[in-house]
Amino acid sequence: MSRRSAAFELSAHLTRERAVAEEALDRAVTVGTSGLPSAVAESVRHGVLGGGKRLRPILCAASFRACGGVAEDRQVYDLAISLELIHAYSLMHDDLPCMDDAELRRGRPATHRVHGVRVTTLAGMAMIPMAVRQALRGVRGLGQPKAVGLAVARELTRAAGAGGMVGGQVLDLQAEGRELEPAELDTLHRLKTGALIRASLGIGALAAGAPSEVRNGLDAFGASLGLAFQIADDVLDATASAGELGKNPSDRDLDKSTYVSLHGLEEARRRGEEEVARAIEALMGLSVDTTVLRALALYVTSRRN
Ligand code: GRG
Repeated sequence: MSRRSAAFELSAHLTRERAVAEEALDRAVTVGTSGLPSAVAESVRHGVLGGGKRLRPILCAASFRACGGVAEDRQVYDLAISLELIHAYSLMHDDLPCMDDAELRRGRPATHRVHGVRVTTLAGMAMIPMAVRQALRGVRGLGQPKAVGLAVARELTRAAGAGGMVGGQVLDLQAEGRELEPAELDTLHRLKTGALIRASLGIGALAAGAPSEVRNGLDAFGASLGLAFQIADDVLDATASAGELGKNPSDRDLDKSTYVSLHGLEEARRRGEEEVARAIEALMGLSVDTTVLRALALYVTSRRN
């Protein structure tokens, strides 16, 4: 399949899947914020429902279906958006004044600029247990036994925690003021960005009851895809405007080490393509339908925001 035809076919898929994800997120936020003070609930709504590509749930749903999982879209996304709740909280916290002090996110004021720092800090914290409960609800809705719920919750919390996204964020903070070695940058991003993307594939496969050899193949796919995603993010950060990206400040403004600052634009692009090829290679020989996963892998480096 050529890159052009993959991107073309994928755009209708992305539009359709995003709409299902938005509905599932709306339901999850309504359930998850009941009992929270209204100021905190509004902050959650702003952070979760304010746009975004919804890539992680779309990957999770694609993995579920590739592994032969059969369910209504609504049920698949009730599970898949648990990953988006974690992702959205991480963006809200990453934008706080004590982190990147961002003004703009997803083309709108960052959540704390509207709802305040203290409320947004609490809202982000509330979203972690909210995501786990949503994952358990999602697994139940798919008719899977408790053991699957446990495995999914383990995967989600591992990816979100010290051995994943938070661990990567700690490395990011520790790297302030110095240039990273290329291997250090890889390690940081395999954790900070990659772990949740990897878990998106893993959770979809677990929920579909995929055998371990398929799960291992999808895990390798997810690991390469996560890194490719971050490299593409760095390339975009260096080449697109704040308006196109819908966020500021950029990594350049923050003086962070990036794939572009360490390797230059062309070499960063080459590395991104190489990781996508590695991701697609990991799908070879798996007894799953890889059409959508391959197209999503190509999208990761061809996207414009
Ligand atoms: C307090 C130590 C500590 C950690 C909190 C803030 C945090 C957890 C983690 C930061 C993780 C983070 C912000 C990673 C960035 C990953 C990334 C490339 C985000 C952009 O993802 P997209 O492009 O965004 O998918 P959209 O808006 O499309 O959803």
